[in-house]
Amino acid sequence: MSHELKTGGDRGYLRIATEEAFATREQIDCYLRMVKDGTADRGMVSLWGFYARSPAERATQIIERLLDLGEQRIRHMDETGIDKAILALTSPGAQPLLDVKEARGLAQRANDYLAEQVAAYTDRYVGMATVAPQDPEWSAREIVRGARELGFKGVQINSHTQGEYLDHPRFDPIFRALADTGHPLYIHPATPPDSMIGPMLEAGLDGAIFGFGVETGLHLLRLITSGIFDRYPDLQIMVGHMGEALPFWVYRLDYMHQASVRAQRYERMKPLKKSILEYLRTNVLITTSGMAWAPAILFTQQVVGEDRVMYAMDYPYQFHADEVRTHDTLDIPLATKKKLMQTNAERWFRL
Ligand code: 1DF
Ligand code: MN
Repeated sequence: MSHELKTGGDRGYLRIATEEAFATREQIDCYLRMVKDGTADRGMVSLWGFYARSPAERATQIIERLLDLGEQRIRHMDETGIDKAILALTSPGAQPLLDVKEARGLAQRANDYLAEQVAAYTDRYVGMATVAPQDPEWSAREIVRGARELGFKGVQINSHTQGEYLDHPRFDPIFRALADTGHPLYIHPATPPDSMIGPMLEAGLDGAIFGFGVETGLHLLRLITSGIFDRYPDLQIMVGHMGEALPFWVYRLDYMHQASVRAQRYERMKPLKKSILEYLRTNVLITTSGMAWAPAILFTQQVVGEDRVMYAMDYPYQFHADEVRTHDTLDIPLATKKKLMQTNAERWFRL
């Protein structure tokens, strides 16, 4: 595999990468301060204690690339044939900040900065809003500002907020704002909360290697089983990393969910209008971030449908030209590949 990677659609499709991260200096400084003053949770100490302080090449290079929304990033997109990047403030955004006012400020300044950079490179960048779910009403207003004033096309939330999940009724204003704007919600991973991270951290499995996926898959499953899509039938939730493994689990999830509901085993587990598989096929969108692997991509297309799987690179965390080539050379019809690489993103982000 060694074909040249060019932008401009020479293979019959553009490449739109849908889970691309940036950071602000304020954000990194804030994480470092939390690591030092002991207010960071164990996941932040592990993840950002590493990226913000380690002299390892992976750490220093990723910080430098996260902070750049200018010429270097565009050059890297050109070199790997990425026509457009859908950008979001890197995880965990403003969500771990204990001071809600500071969290709102950090999120708002990141959104303003992103909007400026998108305006500077309109044909290459698309923005997603970041919020501070600690303040759901403010977040709802920021989602609307993102849609109406900043030109954003979606909203990214980095999984749990200080151990709380979006199925909690207090986050309902966020879902109302998503319904009002028609924006998709991208649930991006974060390190697991202190209540969950212990045995993972002990084994070095808390981060993107495993903990991210387990915790984010749990988050989506909590939302589905809480009936979120019965309350918001038009809501579209995106998740990366091949659906955080839920497509692989879904037969068993449906079997055991239905068994629990019928037996009335859990007070909160109420009957739903559809099966979990049906929600995956109507309300969930999946990206290939971090999973440039043909068997997983083809399997997921088969489970959720070829209209619901979208390409993502996960720059700068996983930046490899050969992973783009893996997508280019999938043994699927060109029409299906074009959906994967371009038109599904255009459709679901309304580009
Ligand atoms: C990592 C991976 C970090 C992903 C990320 O955000 C991230 C990592 C802090 O490798 O530490 O977005 N990822 O999505 O795979
Ligand atoms: Mn990511």
